[in-house]
Amino acid sequence: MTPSAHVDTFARDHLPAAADLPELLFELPELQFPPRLNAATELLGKRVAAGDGDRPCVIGESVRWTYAELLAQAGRIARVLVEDLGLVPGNRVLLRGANSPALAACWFGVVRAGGVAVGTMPLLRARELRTIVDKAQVTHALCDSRLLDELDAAAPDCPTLQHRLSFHGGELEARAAAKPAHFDDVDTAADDVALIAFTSGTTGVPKGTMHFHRDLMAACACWPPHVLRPTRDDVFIGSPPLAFTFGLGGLLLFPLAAGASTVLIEKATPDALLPAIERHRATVCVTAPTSYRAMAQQVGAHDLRSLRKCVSAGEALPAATRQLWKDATGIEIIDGIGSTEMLHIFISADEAHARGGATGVPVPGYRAAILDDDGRELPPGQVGRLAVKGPTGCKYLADERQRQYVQHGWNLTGDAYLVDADGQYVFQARTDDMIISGGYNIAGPEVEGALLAHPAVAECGVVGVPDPERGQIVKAFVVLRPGHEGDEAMARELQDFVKRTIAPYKYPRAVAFRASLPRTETGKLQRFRLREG
Ligand code: 3UK
Repeated sequence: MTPSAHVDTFARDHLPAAADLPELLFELPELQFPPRLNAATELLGKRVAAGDGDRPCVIGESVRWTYAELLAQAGRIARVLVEDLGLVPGNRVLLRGANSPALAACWFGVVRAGGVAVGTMPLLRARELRTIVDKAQVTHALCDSRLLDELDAAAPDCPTLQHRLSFHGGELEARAAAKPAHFDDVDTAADDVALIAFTSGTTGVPKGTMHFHRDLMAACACWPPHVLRPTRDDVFIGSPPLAFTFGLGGLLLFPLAAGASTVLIEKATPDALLPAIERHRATVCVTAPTSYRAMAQQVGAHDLRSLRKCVSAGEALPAATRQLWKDATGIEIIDGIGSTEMLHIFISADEAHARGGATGVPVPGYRAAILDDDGRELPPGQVGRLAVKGPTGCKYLADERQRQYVQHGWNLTGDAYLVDADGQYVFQARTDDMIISGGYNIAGPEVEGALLAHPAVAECGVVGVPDPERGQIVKAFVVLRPGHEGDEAMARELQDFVKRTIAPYKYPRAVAFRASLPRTETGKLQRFRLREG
């Protein structure tokens, strides 16, 4: 280990024990990292030093910053943190705000100063913020002024949180404006923690996943150049929050690693995203499957000719959604499974290799396997637990669940998968979402995939509910498209439709119609809430 630059050693002190860490792979030549590395220097400082300072970098509703301007903004913020608020390397800084250039500048300010960025979802309430501040022993917070209330409500019970500054017409900008732009990035060790990302898990106490400077650069070196293949003229846009590693990578780190630009908009619901793509002539769209499905219905009114690549992650991409988007835009979606623990996407397929219903193959740099319950590798065609290893891996902050996620050096994502005859990885379900009905194992997402091909179905979620005879039965919750009636005839029609599409025993014996489905802020269906009723 090279000497840490962290003066505050909390993050390093709470890494999992060596025996509980996943095995790491650094086989690719582009994964040979030097012992000292600051991800902000790599992505921003070096780009400006190389002469790209005048190129467009981050674009918001009302600002367009070049690389040099983002570097300057981040430098001023780093100075405020260090000179005014006494930040020392290793301190954890909570970031709270919707996606915007200002939030990106805060992120880079923290990382340049050797701090540990702790992103939080804009919708979190005081109670949840308190849990995060407490777990990560957060010392500083930079918060969008419009989201201050919940943070202020949490603060009295947060003894570690010494400093709060707001941006967006707040004190941070006023202080930053008075500072010189130049700042010498802290010379961090490659394995100093740069980020603590809290999982967007649908249940339980949130887990903090720690990522090194090196992890951020490893993610930039694997999926983007090998699968997405962006160019410096690309304009990224999308919905996932920067607090979610899907958004941090897809909408900030990866565009910058490619020398491209990124549009950071606060509101990126499907009806806001379409006009924004048109307005900014975006070329790479990053969002979740449900968002593509909703946008596919409304494409007609918009000029999307600038778009060249579309990325989907966060949930399985149903084959029907892939097809709808392709029919509407001509674009084959790039699906990829990633996780907060792994930082970003590790199995994916580019446009040429994409196949409906399959996620793809391990991304260069990663290895994957399907394991049985005893950790033995299963042959193709058999459903088992997805296991993965690569240059990034799970490092929970002081959490017993490390030993669940990491076993025998593998990261176990909690997903049931199989490898098909072509070597493609095919998602089945979250392991705890598998439905066991009358002795059959049924994967809810497969039934959802079948239902989504019916023209009356807008969205659906399929879960197992208790049944005295079969143990569980398959129950479908369906949101219908406008103009369709959720009556018994429709329920029967959908049941027959599923029986004709997949093995009949998988059909939903119960069908309930809903106006909407419960989802997390990251777009994931909350199946546990469907099971509750
Ligand atoms: C599920 C998928 C099938 C899967 C994430 C890209 O989603 C991300 O991180 P989370 O920690 O959740 C991880 C879990 O989500 N999942 C994600 N993508 C897919 N299932 N197909 C997919 N394409 O259950 C996984 O274990 O919230 C995604 C990049 C960074 C991320 N953090």
